[in-house]
Amino acid sequence: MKDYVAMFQQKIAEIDQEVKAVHIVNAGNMNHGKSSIFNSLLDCIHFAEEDIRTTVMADKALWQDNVYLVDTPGLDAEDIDDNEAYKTYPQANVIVFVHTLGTGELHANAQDEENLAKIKDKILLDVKNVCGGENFRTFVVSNPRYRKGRDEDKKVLLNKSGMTELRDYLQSQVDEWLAENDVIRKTRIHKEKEELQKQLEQERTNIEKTMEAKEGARKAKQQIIITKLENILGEQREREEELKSRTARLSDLKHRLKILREKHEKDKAKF
Ligand SMILES: Nc1nc2c(ncn2[C@@H]2O[C@H](COP(=O)(O)OP(=O)(O)OP(=O)(O)O)[C@@H](O)[C@H]2O)c(=O)[nH]1
Ligand SMILES: [Mg+2]
Repeated sequence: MKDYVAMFQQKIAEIDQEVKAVHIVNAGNMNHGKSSIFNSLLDCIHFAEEDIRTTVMADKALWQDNVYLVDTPGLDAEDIDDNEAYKTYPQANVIVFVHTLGTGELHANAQDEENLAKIKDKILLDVKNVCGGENFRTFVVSNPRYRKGRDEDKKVLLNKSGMTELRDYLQSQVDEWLAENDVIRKTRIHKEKEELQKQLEQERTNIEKTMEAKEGARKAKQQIIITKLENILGEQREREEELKSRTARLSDLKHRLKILREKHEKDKAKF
């Protein structure tokens, strides 16, 4: 029999491993600054960033206790990159969709408020049409500005980089995502419990069937022995009956012989 307790403990360990941490995953087309934004959040160059197709494998970095930033390949360049990126999305507590203002049908600079609003609406509409969600937060972020502000200690540049808003927003959601993970963890453990219960019930049915089959075979064997014994006893009884009737016949013959002898003695006396 399988060690169901060990199997269940192993499953719980796997679930804990998978859903303990919060995963903030980026997404967006190739070369739109996905890796750069996460590097800015990390305040180091952890993910490669370059002006060509760069990220081809998903990679993650610890941002803070129990919170990972997951960098993904750009979409719509190579199928292999799309597949790699899509594999990471299901583990996301949140997806940070990155779009660069320098390209696309409505490209703009960060000061062009009117065009920025149109780009934001267009992106949110596309997301709604493709993914079905709405009311997502949007942020206008400049990595060069943030890094210059940070490295040269220029508060104005830092404030204008938009990075603080993005960081604060993500930070403010962490507790909620951890709570969300806890619910996911409990739901998955509950499912595992149900699955285990089903397996145990199946195991019990199998054992009961095996025992029934064994009991059936034992009874059949017992019946064969009883029948054999009954046959032997029957034969014995027949033999006893036979002996009885032979003994009766013998005593009858003896009786007749005695009568004949007596008659013979009498007849002999007459002569
Ligand atoms: N002007 C400007 N350039 C940026 C910004 N962020 C990133 N870049 C530049 O854009 C280019 C691509 O940046 P990456 O971070 O590598 O982009 P990516 O989306 O990760 O690209 P892939 O991994 O190839 O999908 C690099 O040359 C960056 O320096 C930004 O906020 N403003
Ligand atoms: Mg990248």
